[in-house]
Amino acid sequence: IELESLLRKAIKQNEFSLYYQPQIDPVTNDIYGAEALIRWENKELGLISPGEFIPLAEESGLIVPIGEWVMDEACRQNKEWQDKGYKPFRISINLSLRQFYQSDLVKKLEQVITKYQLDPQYLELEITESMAMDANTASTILHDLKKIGVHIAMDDFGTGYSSLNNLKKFPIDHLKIDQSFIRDMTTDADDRDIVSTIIMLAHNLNMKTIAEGVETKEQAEFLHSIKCDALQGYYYCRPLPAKDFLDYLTEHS
Ligand code: G
Ligand code: G
Ligand code: MN
Ligand code: NA
Repeated sequence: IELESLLRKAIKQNEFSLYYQPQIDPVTNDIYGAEALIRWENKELGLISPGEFIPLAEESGLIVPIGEWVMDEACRQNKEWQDKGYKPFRISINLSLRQFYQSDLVKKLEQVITKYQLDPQYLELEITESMAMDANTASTILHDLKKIGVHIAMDDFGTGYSSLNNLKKFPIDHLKIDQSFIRDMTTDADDRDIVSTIIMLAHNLNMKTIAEGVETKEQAEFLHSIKCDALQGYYYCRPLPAKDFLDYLTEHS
């Protein structure tokens, strides 16, 4: 209850910020995209991780206004970087279950995109397999989202319930291979086979792949050799506050 009331105030008092983690194209070493990750810093509690407050926000419904702030801030920031003359790249945001099923999600997104005059291809929405359990409803929502031109990523792929039949029906641009497979890849042949197979499957279904949690050179080289399209993880860069991410952009362009 205490945390919930602090969370409620956090929205009004601007205590949230977005960190950005780059995704790298292993062929060119260019920036392929970036994931926006929310952070909450409260005067009394310090830094509270999204792992702690997102579930509470989801339960209490506060995720809706928080999610709208994320959407707005990611688009505003992306447009600002484009206006500064950096080569445009896609920024992805994480959607929660409740947000995904909000009836005005598409309208809200259209408003934000119009507000900042952002080309919608530079916004990607990350959903998880469990959010798409109700396959027919999810498919309708995803197709409505695609109509406005945003991209869709399936996050944490391989850890949840996934029907290959749904995967074929959903208009998904990116499969994000869960970090649990990447972690053990260099020591576990089964994980190497799983990752290679996910990449082949994705390519056959006209999707691209992003590996998460890439922490070593060996992992990066192996993923490059099996044609993974983009790599994200501490090996390249930790999630950075906007100001530091701008330095990163400057150094890498
Ligand atoms: O960045 P970090 O590893 O601490 O993120 C922890 C979890 O919080 C991840 O599962 C991530 O998807 C989730 N998360 C991060 N930012 C957001 C956000 O803006 N909205 C939602 N719904 N989840 C987020
Ligand atoms: O659930 P989701 O995939 O959105 O969450 C991504 C989370 O993974 C973020 O909290 C981010 O901070 C974290 N992360 C990003 N790169 C790495 C990495 O290389 N190793 C580990 N262990 N976590 C990472
Ligand atoms: Mn994610
Ligand atoms: Na993930």
